Amino acid sequence: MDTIEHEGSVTRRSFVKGASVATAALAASGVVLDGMFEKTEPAYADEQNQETSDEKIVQSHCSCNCASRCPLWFHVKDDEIQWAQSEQEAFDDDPNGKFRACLRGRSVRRWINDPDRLKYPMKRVGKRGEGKFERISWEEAIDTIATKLKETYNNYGPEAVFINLGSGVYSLTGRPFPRLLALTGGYLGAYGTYSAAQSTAAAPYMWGANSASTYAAIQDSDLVVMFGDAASDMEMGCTGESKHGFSYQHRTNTKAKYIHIDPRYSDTNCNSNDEWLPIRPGTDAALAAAIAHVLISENLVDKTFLDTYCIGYDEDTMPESAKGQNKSYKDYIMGTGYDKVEKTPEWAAPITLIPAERIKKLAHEMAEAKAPFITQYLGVQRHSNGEMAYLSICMLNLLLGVVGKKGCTTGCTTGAYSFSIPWITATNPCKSQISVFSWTDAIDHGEKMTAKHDGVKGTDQLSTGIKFFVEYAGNCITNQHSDSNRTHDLLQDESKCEFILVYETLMTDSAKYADILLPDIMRAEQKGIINDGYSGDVATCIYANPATTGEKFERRSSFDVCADIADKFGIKDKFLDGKDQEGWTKQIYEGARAKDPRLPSYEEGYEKGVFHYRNPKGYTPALESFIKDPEANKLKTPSGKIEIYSEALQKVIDTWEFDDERDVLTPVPTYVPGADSYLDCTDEYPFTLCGFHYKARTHSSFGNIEVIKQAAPQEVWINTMDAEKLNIENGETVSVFNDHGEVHIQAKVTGRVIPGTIMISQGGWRNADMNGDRIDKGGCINTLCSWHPSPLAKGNPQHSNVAGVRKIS
Ligand SMILES: Nc1nc2c(c(=O)[nH]1)N[C@H]1C(S)=C(S)[C@@H](COP(=O)(O)OP(=O)(O)OC[C@H]3O[C@@H](n4cnc5c(=O)[nH]c(N)nc54)[C@H](O)[C@@H]3O)O[C@H]1N2
Ligand SMILES: Nc1nc2c(c(=O)[nH]1)N[C@H]1C(S)=C(S)[C@@H](COP(=O)(O)OP(=O)(O)OC[C@H]3O[C@@H](n4cnc5c(=O)[nH]c(N)nc54)[C@H](O)[C@@H]3O)O[C@H]1N2
Ligand code: SF4
Ligand SMILES: [Mo]
Repeated sequence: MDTIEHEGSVTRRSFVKGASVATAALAASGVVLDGMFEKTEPAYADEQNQETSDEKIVQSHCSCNCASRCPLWFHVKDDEIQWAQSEQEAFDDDPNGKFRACLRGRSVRRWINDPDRLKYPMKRVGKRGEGKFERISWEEAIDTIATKLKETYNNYGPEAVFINLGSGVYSLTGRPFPRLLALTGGYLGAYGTYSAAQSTAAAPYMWGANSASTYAAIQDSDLVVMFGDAASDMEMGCTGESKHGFSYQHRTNTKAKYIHIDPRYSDTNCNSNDEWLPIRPGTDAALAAAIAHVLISENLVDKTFLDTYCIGYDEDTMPESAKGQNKSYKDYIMGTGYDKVEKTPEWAAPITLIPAERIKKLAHEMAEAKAPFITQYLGVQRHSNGEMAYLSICMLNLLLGVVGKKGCTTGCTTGAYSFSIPWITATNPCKSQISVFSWTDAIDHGEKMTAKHDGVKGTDQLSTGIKFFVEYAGNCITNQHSDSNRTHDLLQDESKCEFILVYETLMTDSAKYADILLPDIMRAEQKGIINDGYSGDVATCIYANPATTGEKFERRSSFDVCADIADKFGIKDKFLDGKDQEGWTKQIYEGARAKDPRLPSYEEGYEKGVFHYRNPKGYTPALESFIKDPEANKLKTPSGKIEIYSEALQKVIDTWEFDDERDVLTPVPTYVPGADSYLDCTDEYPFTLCGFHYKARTHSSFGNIEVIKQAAPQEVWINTMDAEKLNIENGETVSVFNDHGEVHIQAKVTGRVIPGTIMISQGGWRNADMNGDRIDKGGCINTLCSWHPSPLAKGNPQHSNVAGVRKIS
């Protein structure tokens, strides 16, 4: 019975249904479990001494937004999780990859068992942000929410209702607020993401849609150039062939040279002896332009490719509307158009801080490679000039003419091979949308926000500001949104945003701003199906069981709570549609299965625990079919071709309103410094300040786990030479400050960051006395970031900042 087999794509693990450890261990001592339990490696010594006699093992998961979705097996005794177990080496030879949770995932039980978890519904009694709450009943909480929601609809209409970003929960029915609020009367929608706002907005102008080869292509490549792609810092576990998997799996299959272009020597870089090219943040487009200059002036571009598949490289393929105006890409690079500056390596060197000779060499390396894989991840585009930077990097693959070839990609960020299973939803009757980052503006002056000035969609101008605000499983009121101090001040005025609902597991910094604060049962404690992460060549489904069954304080599932709110509107039946939460999960899942018969039935899935499926085609080079037959397989751009010059983008430039002269867009990919670039550095703020996503946390999630904090502390990375000038020593607490605020944070004095730039990982828990000095002692970078959105996406420019550093004592 207790066998583990590999059935093609299916991982069969019947023990997860609750067989006792004793049974499993007995089996393990024989041959059946194949060393499964002997090789268990609990992360901590205390875990190794657990009594196991009456434990149950429950199949669960680490549901968080790190791009992996790792299964976990909880050892449960007396209805409490004792420890969490990750994948076992028995799966090393699983052709579909391994599942090995990182230290964060292994700490999920520390989070679940955290004595500081929210236990009861509460209402705010102090000022917003003070963190003073009083326990109330569920009845009062639901009554208050429903009454306030009705009032909001009556007074302002659905554009005043908003659901903020919250990426803490990943299961098919785990986020029920969109369905609830669609049925109660609608809500102001949000387009884009904090992850990829700029790239998502920019890509369609050039490509019709984002399109890239997966990392599996690297096996056929001889040169890998990664712009800001810290692949193994991102998903440290392995859900199938994740990016971390990539670092190991593909490296063993390729002899390619790797070059990482990053202001920071990342852990991904440390994994090997890859070359690191330190670059000043926000200047990748200048580097790309200089590489283009070398390729063009040395006749190394694939002109046939450019003429066949693209428009706007040079005058030969310019659209009628722009002919004869020196507006081609080549004009920009060679100094015959736009700013009339030749984009030589010597021009780019002082901008990027990469020596001109190295830029030339890089251009030659790219041109000489048989199959260069030139890619970027999302750090490059999370800048104020992210749209142009994103397209500029794509240009390199176009100039070399490698798009559609084996071992190559487009330069767009890679996506994932995945099952497409939808989440619970309903059609939102309100069609107005803002960019996901613009919500503070929409609270402040929503009624003034327009399509042309603020990127409002679905209407020309909003009719109201946001009045009713929901933050479910997100810390994005302050901690994860820019300029926490400004947001704090904005939210003090309760006539602006009148009501804030936060539904959480912990007293996060954002939770302190709630008017009503609700305690959730963590998703990892519930039954549910967890679908794919967002990278890799293996699609995964995890069928999770509830770890514990007893009532734990007054925590309640958001699905049930939304049903109760619906009841106050007299639409509970409509919300439920005859199904409870499990019924919904089942229906959504079986609906997806009807379209994708590879998926096992709901029952079979639960029997198996995990189902993963490798892309059977291996990988297909992105846009292969377009390259084979561009007429038959036109892209979704207006011309059907790759648009280096975009008339549609020119139209945006001509018709939108930009009121900051640093908000620059061009119809071909160019280097524009953007707001808060190094050009904005002053004597007071001499450093560019950039962020990154850190192994210690997934955003702010896991920021409460003491052992992880000790293993990977929150620090500001400062170059040794800069630190010497400021007399700063490694490990000392320093002040980092700019116009937005001040943080006190430990210095990491290191050669791993380019001089002139300091870096703070995003997601540190903001910790400021807002009635006192307002200094953030938690080292949250958003204390220092700006609300001002990027020009096209109206997205978060959170990696573009300038700041000063000083000793505290
Ligand atoms: N451990 C961990 N993993 C995560 C997350 C997490 O919080 N923690 N978050 C997940 C989520 S939601 C997302 S969206 C992704 C984010 O993935 P990314 O956006 O790719 O992550 P970042 O760390 O912001 O950027 C990647 C690298 O780009 C570098 N970089 C920053 N600015 C520049 C620049 O201007 N030029 C160049 N060349 N490099 C630059 C950074 O130093 C970093 O090493 O990660 C996911 N994975
Ligand atoms: N400066 C800067 N800011 C950034 C970024 C950056 O690079 N730089 N990156 C941005 C990106 S890419 C993203 S995706 C966002 C992410 O921003 P958020 O979505 O706010 O991410 P987290 O901070 O992980 O917040 C998730 C929250 O969900 C809660 N949670 C976990 N499990 C449960 C559950 O079962 N139920 C409930 N109710 N809550 C739960 C956690 O306690 C946590 O507070 O941050 C963005 N912010
Ligand atoms: S890699 Fe991501 S999903 Fe996997 S255990 Fe770590 S934090 Fe959780
Ligand atoms: Mo993200």
